[in-house]
Amino acid sequence: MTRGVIIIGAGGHAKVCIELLRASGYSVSYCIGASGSDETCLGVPLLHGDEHLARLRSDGYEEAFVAIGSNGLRQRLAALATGLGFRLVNAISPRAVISPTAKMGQGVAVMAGAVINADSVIGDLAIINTLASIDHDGHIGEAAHVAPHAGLAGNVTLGARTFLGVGCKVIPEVVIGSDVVAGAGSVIIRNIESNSRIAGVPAKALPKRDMIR
Ligand code: JB3
Repeated sequence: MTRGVIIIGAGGHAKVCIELLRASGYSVSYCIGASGSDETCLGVPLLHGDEHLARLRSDGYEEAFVAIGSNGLRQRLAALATGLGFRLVNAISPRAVISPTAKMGQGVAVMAGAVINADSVIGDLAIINTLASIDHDGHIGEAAHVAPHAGLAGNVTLGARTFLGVGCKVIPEVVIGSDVVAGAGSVIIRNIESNSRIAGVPAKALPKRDMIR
């Protein structure tokens, strides 16, 4: 018998991803969270502590999904899971529109209403959140997160772990480095260096202490 998917994470993002996986026909067996009092997440039994992963793998569970919004933590926990031999599945809404020529990585989440257009490449562990759009030839780096309602025009590149907040807009051809955080509603009209914190219309650099998600 095929065993269900193990969800790593048990918060708001996990709830959304559990529903995406169920809508695609997966069964979800356990969530694994940090310490806390909840015993279930959307009806899925919740285990506390990542030490459970090794035991579940030896019990025959093979598939996992890392459902944690923090980009760096998602990447670290994915490395832990794949190192134990788990295969990362994708959680893709049946109501997302994904070009047949788009290339999708592993452990990717694509929420309802998202659009991914021709020849785009979506890196492992990326999140393309509700109603976000990636237009043609987009390159989304590993563990990047394009938040709800963000819109990327054609030929936009995002580096690894970059976060574009709710409603960000990016004009064509822009290259955004890795580990960038763009505040909600930013309008990005020029290339952005890695590790930048930006916000505004048009987006400008912020001192780190001013930055919010
Ligand atoms: O904006 C949207 C639509 N979604 C956000 C999402 C992308 O990111 C959401 O609103 C949140 O801002 C965030 O969701 P997430 O990551 O589910 O955050 P939260 O609801 O705070 O839950 C964090 C979960 O991570 C909790 O279940 C923690 O127990 C779990 N966690 C934290 N550290 C961990 C660890 N779980 C494991 N397995 N291991 C850890 O080290």
